[in-house]
Amino acid sequence: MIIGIVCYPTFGGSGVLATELGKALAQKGHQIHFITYQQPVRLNGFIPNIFYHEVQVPTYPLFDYPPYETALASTMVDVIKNNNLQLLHVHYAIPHASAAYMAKKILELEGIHIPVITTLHGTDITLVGRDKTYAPVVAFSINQSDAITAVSRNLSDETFKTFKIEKPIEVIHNFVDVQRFTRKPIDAFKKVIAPNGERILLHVSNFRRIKRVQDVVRIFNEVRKHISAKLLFVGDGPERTTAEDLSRQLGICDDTIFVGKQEQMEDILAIADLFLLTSEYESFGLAALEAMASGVPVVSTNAGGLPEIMIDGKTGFMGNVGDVETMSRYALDILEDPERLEEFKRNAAEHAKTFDINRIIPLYEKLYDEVLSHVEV
Ligand code: GMT
Repeated sequence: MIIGIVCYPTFGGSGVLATELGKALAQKGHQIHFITYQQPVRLNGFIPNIFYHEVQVPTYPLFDYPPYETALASTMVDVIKNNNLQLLHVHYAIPHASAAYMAKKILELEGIHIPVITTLHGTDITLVGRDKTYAPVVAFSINQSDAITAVSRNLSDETFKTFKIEKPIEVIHNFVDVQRFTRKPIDAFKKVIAPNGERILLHVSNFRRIKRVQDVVRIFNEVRKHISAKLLFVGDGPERTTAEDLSRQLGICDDTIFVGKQEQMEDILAIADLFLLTSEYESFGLAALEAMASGVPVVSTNAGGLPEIMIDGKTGFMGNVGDVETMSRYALDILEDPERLEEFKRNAAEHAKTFDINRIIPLYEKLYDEVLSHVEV
């Protein structure tokens, strides 16, 4: 198949998932065309069967806001026509689903029928999408998609609750390449982070408010009272300085390391003992799944789709949003007992296999086949 993939090229989970999907499909012989404004972060190096089309957004003094959506729709039209794309798979509804609708309608006038699949990822529904400045367009363009998928049952439910959706939503859980995340720790790297063999707690996110990163710092503060440990923060975003300030206030900044955005997540996860995810909402929590695949147990909130990927008491523990005390106790339960830690590590790695890339990719291929079988010729 010749497939167009539209996504955010940044470190966020939706872009990561879309890029990994495209890479896996390309490996299976499909031809993949990424259409986005920047090279996706996980799309590095030359990969056979993958093409990247950059959306150029010309500026003009009249534009306070250059019209990205118009440029994106026009680029879609161009790429679809000139590369004979058979379908377009857009990740994150805003503005990708409405741009895809526009491209589809333009092409229809030329007798080209391009089906659109929209994958909902989370905040495109639960946070940004439901805002009344976007909601009518989001609802309309989701309904106009030829197929809709959501990355968890929870997100599917939230979508039906939020919008009047007239079509079924297929739940296709996110995936992880288990083999890639099975790595041996690099000792030299581990020594830099934890020179005296301290336990390493890890948090990875875009540091948005929804992640409640202060709770991560507070949990670590409690844990550190009982065991020697280090807290490694990966990623960047608006709340990073708040987390840095809080760790200074609590007098634990020497044990709290902020390394910013990183690409080699498998090497970082390989040295971690526990992953902390304190979000107010996660449609899925891809970062937690990648941790589990690396054999890192997770202490998280029980928000959104997290209960769909975790087994409470086996792969980690889940607490209520904001319940720092309970989550700290959970973290200590796992970390204080070396045998327990090993058991949780094994459970996490084992359970992550449920979401292995090789199980999930065929579900998308099946959906593509179904959608293509309904295309007018
Ligand atoms: O977590 C974010 O803020 C980034 C966001 C995105 O769109 O990249 O992540 C969402 O999609 C991921 C991939 O499907 C999910 O794993 C995340 O749980 C989801 N984030 C939220 O729902 C807050």
